[in-house]
Amino acid sequence: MQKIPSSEITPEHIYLNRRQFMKTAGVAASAALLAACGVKTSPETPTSDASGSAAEPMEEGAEVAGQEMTDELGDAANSFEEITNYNNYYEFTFDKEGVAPLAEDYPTSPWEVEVGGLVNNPTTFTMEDILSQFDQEERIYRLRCVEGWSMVIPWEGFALSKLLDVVEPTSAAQFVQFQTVLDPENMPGQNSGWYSWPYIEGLRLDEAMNDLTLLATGLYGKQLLPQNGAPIRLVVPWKYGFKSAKSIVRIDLVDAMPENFWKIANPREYGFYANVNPEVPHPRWSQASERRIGELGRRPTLMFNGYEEEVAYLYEGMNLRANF
Ligand SMILES: Nc1nc2c(c(=O)[nH]1)N[C@H]1C(S)=C(S)[C@@H](COP(=O)(O)O)O[C@H]1N2
Ligand SMILES: [Mo]
Repeated sequence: MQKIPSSEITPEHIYLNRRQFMKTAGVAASAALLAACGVKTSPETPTSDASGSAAEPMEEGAEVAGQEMTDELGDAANSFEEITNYNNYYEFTFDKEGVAPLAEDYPTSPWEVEVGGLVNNPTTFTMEDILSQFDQEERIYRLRCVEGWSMVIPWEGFALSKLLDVVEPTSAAQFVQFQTVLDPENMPGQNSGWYSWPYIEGLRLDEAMNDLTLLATGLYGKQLLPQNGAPIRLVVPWKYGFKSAKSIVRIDLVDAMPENFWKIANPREYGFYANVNPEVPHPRWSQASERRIGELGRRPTLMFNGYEEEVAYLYEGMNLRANF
């Protein structure tokens, strides 16, 4: 049996475009990168006040039961261990196995999400509000990273559309912008001048209203751990993983296409739509196949990550190569 060399998986950060490089080269980039790689902070341990917790913590048995969970295609869910120890979360570090140890004490309670912009009812939700107003359900989704790896994750959460219904987008609203937490004191990666912080993302309003689009607060029946984007993160399963922004603090309805973190970093390589598409290669690698974490070898990547029936209507008549 052959082992997949990790060189087959291409980190998003390896190449910034030349303009970005020229722009940031002067700003003590080496010191910033050192900070991103080396500094381990020790934020205050979060208070034991459990009021902000998402799901009731469950006994360890949930993981064992979870091993038998499958997605609708019959593929087994990844283990809790895999999902919580192999992460992309550049606010902490670009080392996927380094995120969990750096993030474990990150304080995620208390937490608020401000929702505003082009809405009739701008609202600031505490996590307690969110958990009491919106019933949490389980959704077992595939997550396909643009780098060429994937997992199956049993999320707990609720449809973003339910939250948008409460704030009532006005007729002028066409897009949704998500802003995630800015906290360079506790997030070593945010001291890197290579990137534009905070991490932001966006969706077209109809994409945001699609029933698959989830605000996740837990996985495997437990509240999210910091490395997975606690206490609340977006999950858009038919798009590359970078659209699924972690640790959201602000949501705005807007009338123009929002910026997004990876497109700002490298617009030649990362677009706004980022729909999973095996036929449109990344400029530096094919997207035709992927490595499911925990498996040897590669499996074919599915159009819209296997959610074509649910979402193809959103892109009728659109050129998916131009709108990558
Ligand atoms: N705020 C923030 N959200 C983020 C990222 C990040 O670096 N920062 N990485 C994205 C990428 S590239 C992926 S693949 C997924 C990974 O989610 P997971 O670690 O929960 O599996 O989170 C996405 N959301
Ligand atoms: Mo990713």
